[in-house]
Amino acid sequence: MKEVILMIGANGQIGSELAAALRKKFGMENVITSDIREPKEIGEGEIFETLNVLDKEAIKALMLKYKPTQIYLLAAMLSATGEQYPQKAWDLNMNGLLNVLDLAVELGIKKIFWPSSIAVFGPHSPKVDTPQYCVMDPNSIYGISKLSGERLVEYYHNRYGLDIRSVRYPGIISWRTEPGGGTTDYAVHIFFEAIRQGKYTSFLSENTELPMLYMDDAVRGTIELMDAPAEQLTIRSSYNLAGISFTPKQIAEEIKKILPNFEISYADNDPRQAIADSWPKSINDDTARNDWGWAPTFDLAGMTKDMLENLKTKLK
Ligand code: AKB
Repeated sequence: MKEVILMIGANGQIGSELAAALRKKFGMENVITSDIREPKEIGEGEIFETLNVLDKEAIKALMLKYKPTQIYLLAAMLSATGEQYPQKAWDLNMNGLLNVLDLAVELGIKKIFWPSSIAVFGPHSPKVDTPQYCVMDPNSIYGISKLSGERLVEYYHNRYGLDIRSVRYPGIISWRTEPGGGTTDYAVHIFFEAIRQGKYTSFLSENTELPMLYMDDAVRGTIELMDAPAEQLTIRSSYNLAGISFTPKQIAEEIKKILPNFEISYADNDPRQAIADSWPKSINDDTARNDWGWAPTFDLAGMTKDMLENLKTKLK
């Protein structure tokens, strides 16, 4: 069957790289990207449409125009920005999802990817090797919206037969596109500033350990999950996904092995610290490994080397 993909919220950190991989896999003419604003550039042969995920009629019009067989819904407000605009975060993250789910049911579009996050865990979740199932008491509006979204996607799978697939992304590290509005963003900014300035002030404290994943692994894992036979999937809320866990101090030490003059300092009283303190330090992703063969390939040293090499060329 010919697959046609509609990606909503495609201009962000994950969307821009996932769209490139999907275009390679399915062909330019079969991947339609959309976002509330036009991207800085639209590559030759790429199809882009301006779309607000809160405008249900506009989504429907695009679905009728392109007849997608798969939807990737990536439009969301992340954890740090969400705390500045809680009502907007709830509205975008929940009503955007509901619009897509309801239209998928109405128009018979079965296959959907929607990302959740490690933000679904909270202060009473186990912090180390956090299991797939445990106490979940998120206290950021972003985490609350993602946990509610997980319950919704499982409900739509059970009730309406939608083939929705999802992972709980940790912080994603990438050099092509910078993230915006997340608590894990420091782990990307540190590389950009290491190349630009030779120093960085981390907004998280030196021993704050968080789960992270390199973009190459994140993109590959997402596509592998979407390709997995449906009968192998035992989780229809969202799969735990792990890569590398590290602290600002550990990543700075790794950078210093390549850039010995790099300096790190730490800011006090950043509101993102409280969010980070409520999240796991490391994640158990055995179910993803067993169900669809998930395995990350980058460790801290490999990721640091790749980031710095690519940024040296990009920021020249
Ligand atoms: C954030 O920090 O908000 C995101 C996430 C972990 O979902 N990167």
